[in-house]
Amino acid sequence: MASSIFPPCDPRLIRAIREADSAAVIAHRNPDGDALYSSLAMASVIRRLGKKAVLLNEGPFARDDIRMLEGLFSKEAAPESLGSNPLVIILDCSTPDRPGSPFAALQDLPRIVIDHHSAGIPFTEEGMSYIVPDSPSTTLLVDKVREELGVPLDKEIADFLYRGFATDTGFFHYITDRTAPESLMRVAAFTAEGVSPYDVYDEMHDGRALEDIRNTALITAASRSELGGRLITAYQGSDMKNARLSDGVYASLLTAAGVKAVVFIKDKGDALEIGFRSKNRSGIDVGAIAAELGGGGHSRAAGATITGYTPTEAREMLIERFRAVMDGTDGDSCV
Ligand SMILES: [Mn+2]
Repeated sequence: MASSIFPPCDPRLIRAIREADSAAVIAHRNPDGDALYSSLAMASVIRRLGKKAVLLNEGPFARDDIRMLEGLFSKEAAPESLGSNPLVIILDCSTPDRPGSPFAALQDLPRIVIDHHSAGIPFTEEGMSYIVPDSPSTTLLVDKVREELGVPLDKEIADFLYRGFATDTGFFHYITDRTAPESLMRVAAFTAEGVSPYDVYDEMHDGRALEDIRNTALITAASRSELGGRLITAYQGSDMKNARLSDGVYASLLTAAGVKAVVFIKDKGDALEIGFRSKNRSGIDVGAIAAELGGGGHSRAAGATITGYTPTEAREMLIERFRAVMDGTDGDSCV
């Protein structure tokens, strides 16, 4: 068998967890399912080791599938409140600004970083990170850390790990051929603990506000086809209720014939939030495009926040960037 996509953790990282008496667990602000469920799973692992765990997240808990988790997380904690010998565990964050305000108060404590983003800025001491861009979710990396710590899988931990994997892969959609076998072996173990894929899917999708479904349709109806249909741009004005509509917008627009990438511009009033998605085998690394704009993400899903552009200027600027990338790579040669 080829080498594992989940390499061994650095022994220094495992030792740091073992030697700590307490941990503050923090994932990125504006969290998604992988951020929060990797936090919950990590906290459970820490508690199984007999240590204290504090769950922190800046929020906001805007997405429908995570809103009910808000009560489990604190916005911040003072270093003194964590207990003796604390360790900060940062999850699903590729740059030091991503964990936001809870991290700002704890910057002086020792920390480890566990993440699966493709580009970032290192912000731990050597040996204190476990970064595997190949992993489809951060929860699968938490699973690997759990295994190395000798904490057995149980239903609660398996449920958290499964949910993070399911949301970050669009429920088994965004998994590369190379990473599928090992990833799904781990996921199989979660279901063996009693996690029900059918129930989890329904729980995480049902109960949406009808207004949000209608607004998703309005956004897709106003989308624009660019570069001969290879790029589609979508726009959400600042007047539209600030719900999390992007998953539905991408899911719909990425099925258009001939499309290679979708750009979603959200007007936040004082800034524009830009989301990027590209098709599998499109050869377009939207993570690199987002990084040029000060953002980040993965090769097929990324985002950036920009200021100083009107929505129209931003759209034109982005079309030109995609024109350069598409006309430079054209074809499926550099997947
Ligand atoms: Mn993630």
